[in-house]
Amino acid sequence: MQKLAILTSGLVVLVGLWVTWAKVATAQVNSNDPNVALVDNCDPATFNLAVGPGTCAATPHQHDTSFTEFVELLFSPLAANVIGHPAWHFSPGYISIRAGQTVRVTNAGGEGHTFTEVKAFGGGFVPLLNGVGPPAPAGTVPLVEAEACAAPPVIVAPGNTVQMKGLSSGVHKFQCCIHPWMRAVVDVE
Ligand SMILES: [Cu+2]
Repeated sequence: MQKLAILTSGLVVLVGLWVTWAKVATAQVNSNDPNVALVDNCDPATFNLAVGPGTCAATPHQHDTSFTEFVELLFSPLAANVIGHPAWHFSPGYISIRAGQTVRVTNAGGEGHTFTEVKAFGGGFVPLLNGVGPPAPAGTVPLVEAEACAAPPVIVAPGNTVQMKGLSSGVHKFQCCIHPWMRAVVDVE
């Protein structure tokens, strides 16, 4: 009987711990901090061969856009500027937050990205991705680098998170200074 009592009390302790852990985990998932993900779909094999080792890290999601496909989708006959592969984007592209809230920005992709506040959207610091020179088709109007992208901006490595705190009321524009079509607006009430 004594053994059974010990076993039972042990079980009660274990269940108690499990409930506590579950509550902590839920609290993290339900955090009120708004999130923005920096997303891409770079295929490590072809990107690292074309651009250089370490350009694209492997992720658990098996990203599979080849470098050739990425370049083919930089331009469209419907636009005079670079438009970029749509798998490279900020998600969501618009959030509305209350003053005082912190925005958590996580790089869920395989490449480095920036989440840089700009006065006006513009190009980044990589001429080719601004539409300068080949493979830009004739007639392409290159993007002019956004002022903040010359700073130089903070690059968020794959898997890393940065926090944007103390944003004032109003409209804030953010872009990637590598892939300038990656853009988001944070509207602070
Ligand atoms: Cu980027």
